[in-house]
Amino acid sequence: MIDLRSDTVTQPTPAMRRAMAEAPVGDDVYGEDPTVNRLEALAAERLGKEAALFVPSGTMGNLISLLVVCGRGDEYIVGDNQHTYIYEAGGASAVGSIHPRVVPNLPDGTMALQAIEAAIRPDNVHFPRTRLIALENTHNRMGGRILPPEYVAQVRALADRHGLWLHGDGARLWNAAVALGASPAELAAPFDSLSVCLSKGLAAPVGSLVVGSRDFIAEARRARKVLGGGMRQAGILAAAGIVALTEMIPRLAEDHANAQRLADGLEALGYRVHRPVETNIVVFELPEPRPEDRMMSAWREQGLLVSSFGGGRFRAVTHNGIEPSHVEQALRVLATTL
Ligand code: TLP
Repeated sequence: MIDLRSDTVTQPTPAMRRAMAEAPVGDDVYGEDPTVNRLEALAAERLGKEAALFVPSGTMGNLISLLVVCGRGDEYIVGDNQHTYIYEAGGASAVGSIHPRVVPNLPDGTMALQAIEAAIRPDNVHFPRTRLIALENTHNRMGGRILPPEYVAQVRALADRHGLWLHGDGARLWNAAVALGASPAELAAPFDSLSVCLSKGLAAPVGSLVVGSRDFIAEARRARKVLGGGMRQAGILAAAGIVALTEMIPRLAEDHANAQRLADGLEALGYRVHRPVETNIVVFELPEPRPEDRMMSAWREQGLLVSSFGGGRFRAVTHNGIEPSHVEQALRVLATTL
């Protein structure tokens, strides 16, 4: 099987498995797991923040950030195609009684600055209180698009003008950094809080980190406990995360090159591709819409897995373990159904 459904399907590398087997561990709820502590210090340093917290998933990292900043009935501004709004089971409302204020995402993954500003509530007893703006970088549903750093700086300035918190869903911030030739810390700088994932392109089996100020992380640690995310000998997992952060970032460039190959090949076959392809995600459509289930099972029968975004759109994600020859083979399969 060539599995392009997601970069979450990556297997831990041999170096990760060795590090996991050998990791010194302790009870992390007591703050005594040396490997978790090392991972958190490393992530804080790499992202230029005071502190970091190891959490089981990106979903929990985003939810914790919202819970720390927003109270019951408060509002957060989020793009209509962002992961937090679409794929996190409504956790902000379900768990935090936090009201989403949804603003359209443009094809490049941004939200128009005027639309964000217009969504901020005036101080009036009728309205929820706006507390936070959430961005996503890279933007998954918009095809792995990178938020332009100048844009993020403008949103930062807007947040400052209105006294709002800026949270980043940086599940794939590493991909943005590699593609831009920027440091992760530069891209993290405008955000008050940021959630980053180890278990996507970096191939760790489990885990994400939330980063921010020391005070924010102290509160985030409480929120993680509320959600049942306080883990004990989690150093077993953090050990893989350390390998992810120290060894796996530069190779993301290979995933990006493979995504370009795939996008070029799809277009040559007559598929429509959401361009530009900037990182490791290719969103594509058939020249004329056909039932997605039928297409996906035809491809599956020939050994190719991709995911569906609905509305006739498919997603293919390149990752560790996908080589140029797999891309060629995927294109041969995709050619059979046109
Ligand atoms: N995304 C998954 C699915 O949930 C769609 C994927 O296959 O891409 N933020 C972004 C931008 C994400 O893409 C994801 C995972 C998350 C957060 C959540 O991470 P996890 O799965 O660790 O909760």
